[in-house]
Amino acid sequence: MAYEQIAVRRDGSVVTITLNRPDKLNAMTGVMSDELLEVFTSVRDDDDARAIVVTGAGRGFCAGQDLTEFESAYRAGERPDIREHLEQSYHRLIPVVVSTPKPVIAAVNGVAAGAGVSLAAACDIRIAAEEARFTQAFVKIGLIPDSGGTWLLPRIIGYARALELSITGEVIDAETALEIGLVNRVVDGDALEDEVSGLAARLAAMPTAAIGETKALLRGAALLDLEAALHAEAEAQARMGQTDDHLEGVVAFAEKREPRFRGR
Ligand code: LHQ
Repeated sequence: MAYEQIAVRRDGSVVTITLNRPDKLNAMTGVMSDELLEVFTSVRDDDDARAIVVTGAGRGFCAGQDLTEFESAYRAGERPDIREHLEQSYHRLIPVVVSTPKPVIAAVNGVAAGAGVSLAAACDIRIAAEEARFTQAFVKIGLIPDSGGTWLLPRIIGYARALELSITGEVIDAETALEIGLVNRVVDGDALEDEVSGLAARLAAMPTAAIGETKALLRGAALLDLEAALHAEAEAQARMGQTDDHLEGVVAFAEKREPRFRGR
C-alpha cells in the first residue's frame, strides 16, 4: 500500500513507520493522521507484525499539528472548530497507538513539538537521538496540550514536570528528556537506527501476547485499587497460562535452550 505522507517498511516482524514530510519537520496533517491510523489498525490484527517503530524523516520527529492547515482561516480572522479537528484526527489516532497490543518504539530522531510530543508519549519506549528536542509548544500559540498531552505526559514524567513544560513551552534537549524520564535512552544520531532496530527485533522475538496484556494492565492499573489490580492480573495471567509461548518458555528453560516464541 502506497502512502502519501508516511513510509512503511517491513523487516521480518518489525514494522517501521516513518513520518515523511521532512521539509515541514513532519508536521501532522489530516492525511498523515489518517494514514497512521490505517497502519496501526492493520498492524493490530496482523499476527506476523510483532513490533512497531515510529520515526521521522529528515531532521524532525514531528513538529505537531501542521499550522498551515488552518492558516488561511486564521488570516481571514476566522476561528476554526478545533474540537471537530481533534475528534477527527488525534482522538482516533492516539488511543489506537496507546492500546496497540504490540510493543511500539518511538525513535525520536529530531525535534518533537506539540502533538508530536503526544505521539512519542503514546509509544511504549522512546529512544532519542542526541539531536532530539521536545517542546509542549501548544501554550506558545495560546492552546492547551491536546492530543492526549494532559493524560500521557504526567503519567510518564509526573505532574510537576508535565505542568512546568506545558505552561512554559520550554524546549528541552535529549539529555534533559532523559533526566526527567521522558525518554528511555539517548544515543548518537548515527546509531539511532541500529539501536532501535536491535531493540525492536528483540521485542518482536518475545512472547508478544504477554507484552500486549502487560501494556493493558499497566495502563489500567492507575485507575484501580490493589484488590482490583490483583483481580485483573489473575484474569490476564489465566489467559497467558494457556498460550503456546508460556509452554515454550517453561520447556525451553527446563531444556536449557533459547525459547522460540510465536506471539500466541
Ligand atoms: C511547520 C511546523 C508546524 C507547519 C515547523 N506546522 N510547518 C491541534 C489541533 C488544532 C490546532 C492546533 O494544534 C493542535 C495540536 C498541536 O500540535 S499545537 C502545536 C503545533 N506545533 C507548533 O506550534 C510547533 C511549531 N514549530 C516550531 O515551534 C518550530 O518549528 C520547532 C521548535 C518545532 C523547530 O524549530 P526549528 O528547528 O528552528 O525549525 P523551523 O521553525 O525553521 O521549521 C522548519 C520548517 O518546518 C519551516 O518551514 P519553512 O518552509 O519556513 O522552511 C517551518 O515553518 C516548518 N514547520 N513546524 N507545526
